[in-house]
Amino acid sequence: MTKKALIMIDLQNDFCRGGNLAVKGADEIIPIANHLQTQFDLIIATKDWHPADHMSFASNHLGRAVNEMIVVDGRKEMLWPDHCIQKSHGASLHSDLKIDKIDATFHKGTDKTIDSYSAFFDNAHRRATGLGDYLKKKNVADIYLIGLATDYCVKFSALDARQLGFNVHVMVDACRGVELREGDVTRSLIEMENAGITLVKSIHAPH
Ligand code: VGL
Ligand code: ZN
Repeated sequence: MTKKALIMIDLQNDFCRGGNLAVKGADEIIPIANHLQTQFDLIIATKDWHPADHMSFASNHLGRAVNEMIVVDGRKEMLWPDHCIQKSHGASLHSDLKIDKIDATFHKGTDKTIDSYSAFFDNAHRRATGLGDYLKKKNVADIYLIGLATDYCVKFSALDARQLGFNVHVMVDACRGVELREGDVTRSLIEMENAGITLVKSIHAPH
């Protein structure tokens, strides 16, 4: 029998209320995440896990501001406030999130020279985090994504997972987006659907 995995993307303090890169409504996901954990064969958490000198921090680029774009190796990359610095409080999982059922945690954005929105690969697809191989080894066919942020890490994780051949379901009510520009979340959802990803509500989780 193939398995179903719940993948909880970046439910970390810095993306929640009071965090350095707070996403509106992020805290509302936590009770849903706790409930969903009872309904899956495998529970995975991811953490955005940056060194303090990470290239995605505006503070590491002289004269640059948050939410400006820079070009790195021909790719356009967004600059962010300092966030999810390895071992900091901001990088810890939300304190209300249940963690006893988590089977494995995968870290991303650990290389200071490149950002990694996806939980599977960095933004240039140079290196894998190991999540894809892990899921295949565990005989996972269906993955259900929840978390932060819809228009960044959830989207890129979903697209990569689809490319890797998984049946990908995004639980839209258990995700929240940055929405830097109005419509970013909606456009992200459309992009995911067009790539063959299923958008579902958390009440339709498998039992
Ligand atoms: C994320 C911006 C920067 C995310 C991570 O988890 O969606 N967004 N780093
Ligand atoms: Zn980040």
